[in-house]
Amino acid sequence: MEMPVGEKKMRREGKRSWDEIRNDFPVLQQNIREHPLAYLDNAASSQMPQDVIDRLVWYHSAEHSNVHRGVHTLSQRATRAYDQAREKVAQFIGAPDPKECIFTSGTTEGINLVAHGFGRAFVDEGDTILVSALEHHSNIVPWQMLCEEKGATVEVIPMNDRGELVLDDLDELLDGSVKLVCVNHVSNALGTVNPVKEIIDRAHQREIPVLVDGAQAVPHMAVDVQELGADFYAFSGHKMCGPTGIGVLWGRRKWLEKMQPYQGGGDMILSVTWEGTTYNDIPFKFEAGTPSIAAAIGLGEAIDYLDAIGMDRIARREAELLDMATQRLSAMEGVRLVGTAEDKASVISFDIDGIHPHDIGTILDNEGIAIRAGHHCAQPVMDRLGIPATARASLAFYNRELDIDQLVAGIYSVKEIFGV
Ligand code: 7TS
Repeated sequence: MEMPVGEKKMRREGKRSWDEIRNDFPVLQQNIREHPLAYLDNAASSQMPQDVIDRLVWYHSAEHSNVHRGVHTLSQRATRAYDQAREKVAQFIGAPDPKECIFTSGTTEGINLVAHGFGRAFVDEGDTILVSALEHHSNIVPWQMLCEEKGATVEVIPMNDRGELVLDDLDELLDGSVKLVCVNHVSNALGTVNPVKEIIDRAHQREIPVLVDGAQAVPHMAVDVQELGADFYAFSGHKMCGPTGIGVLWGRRKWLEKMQPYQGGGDMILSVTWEGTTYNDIPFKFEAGTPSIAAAIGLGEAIDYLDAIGMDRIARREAELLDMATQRLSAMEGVRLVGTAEDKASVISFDIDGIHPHDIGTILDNEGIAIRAGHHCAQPVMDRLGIPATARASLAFYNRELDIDQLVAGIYSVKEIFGV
């Protein structure tokens, strides 16, 4: 039984306008508090196009069954769709082999998997994990936990006041004790695009592997893990037009094969006896238990959707929107942009003199504008900049100029209410 694809095909044909593309997203077609929704919280979670929603409904209506274990037709359908999703992921990020792509619940689980599997095998007392100053907590806390357990240390690649990593002392930081470098490709708090290729090249000169947190990069630019040369690359489905509960950890086979599984259970074994267990090959060794089958298939559909638009076209569109928002906000009296790196993607963090970011977020919500206010799970970034929080507007390709107009008008309302 094949899914009917009539409307989907129409949605994928020819070069469509951004207005047409925006119409693919049902959630964006609503009013919030009697205003058109201006959804500017894409760094937290993006929205799903109709194709992904339809694919999930089809899976649940016609294919749902467990994978890799049934001889019956439904299980074969579910397994085929699940395996195809992994192939789409591999092609999308330029992975040499789909088997190196492990389905996880998200970026957080991917990083924890490496902290357990790689950390247990390769990190000892006195070693160092080198982490950038721009990280999300999910690329800090697992390393602190590992280092506490092992008697190792977390060291930090510093950043400047604009929110750019400072690599002047990187060669000294990359000393013999460093077992892994952890850096995000794009910062969720400030939008800085980090020079990950340079960091990887310099770490590799000393044969030190690098984990890249790609949660904020994969949705916004073409990523090729082989071109970057990373050793691990983690990202989340729900930030790239896919469902929640699914993410990917790509890792080089040479590391994955040496790593211990993160969890034990069904599907990750070749044989189990009372004497012991032989683990399955990668990726299954790291996918114990029934996976998020529907979500993985939905992610595969999201990848097809993004591919049909083209990641380079998406990156250009978002750069235009970011330029526009940056110019408009920086021209407003009392509004200060936080994070002014030369190379930025999709995120604009700001504060307003004398107004707490949570108040900004609440007043903007009254006008139908969704932003995030807080430390963005990056408290060390806020500490470094000497502020408790920011207001953050984060863009996706389906945002429009009108969303930015609405944001600017909303900020004027905030200023008026507070009399600043
Ligand atoms: N790494 C980065 C750079 C992120 O932006 C996030 C989520 C994560 C890791 C964790 O991803 P998860 O899917 O496992 O939760 N960032 C945000 C954010 O900026 N606002 O809400 C979640």
